[in-house]
Amino acid sequence: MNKYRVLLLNAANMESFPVYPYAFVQVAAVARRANIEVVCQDLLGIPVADWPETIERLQEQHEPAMFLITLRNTDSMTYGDYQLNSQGTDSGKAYFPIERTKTLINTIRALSKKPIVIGGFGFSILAKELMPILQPDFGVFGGADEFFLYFQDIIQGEYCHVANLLYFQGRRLWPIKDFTSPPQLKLNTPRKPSRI
Ligand code: B12
Repeated sequence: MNKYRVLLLNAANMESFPVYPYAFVQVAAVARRANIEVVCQDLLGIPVADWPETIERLQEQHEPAMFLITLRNTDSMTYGDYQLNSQGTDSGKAYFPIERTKTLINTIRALSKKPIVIGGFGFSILAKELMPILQPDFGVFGGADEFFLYFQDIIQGEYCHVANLLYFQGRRLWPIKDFTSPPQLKLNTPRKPSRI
């Protein structure tokens, strides 16, 4: 029997171009190694007004130890999607996954005291900036391996040693050491070919 069960939610799918969130496959596989069951739910097609009912139902049904959220994209990366035409309307493709994810976090907060954890590519590229905006309990930068390896410690409030975990202590974002920016590459200047 699995020791823990968590919910993994996605509010970042794109109505005009839906994909099955591959994080549902990979995160669940990593969790399985740590004997943790992951129940996945994409909120694509579920109106925001119905999210509270959906979360409540999932919570009752699965009694998760935590709510995990994957943020795959920050936007569509297509400038034209966000531009208004001469009639003042947009292309219909503009979508706002960060804002939707924030709405999801607020919805969960209103219904549960369980920790909320966010990860995913979209989160990781802007981890430091998104932590104060989204205000989850934890952010995971990059892969999910360490998070599940130390899941029990995190549940028990001992998480300083989890390498890629972000969290607030008071108003201070930890860890202080900045691993969320890519390391500066020190490129060696090519040597001049020696004369023969
Ligand atoms: C394959 C791919 C596609 C395929 C998807 C096929 C499919 N069926 O999934 C196609 C071509 C359809 C596609 C479409 C789009 N894509 Co694309 N895609 C990719 C690509 C190459 C890989 C994504 C992937 O599946 N990775 C594997 C998964 C498992 O990785 P992951 O989600 O990051 O999850 C890992 C970790 O982040 C972590 N994790 C994830 N969630 C969580 C949650 C928790 C709690 C924890 C602990 C950990 C965790 O664990 C996972 C395992 O390590 C990336 C670039 C890249 N190299 O990553 C771009 C990328 C994600 N795509 C991007 C974009 C913009 C799009 C589109 C919006 C393009 C468009 N305008 O149509 C659409 C969006 C579609 C949608 N509905 O979301 C951008 C996003 C950038 C941004 N700023 O938002 C990227 C980064 C490419 C780029 N240009 O830079 N895409």
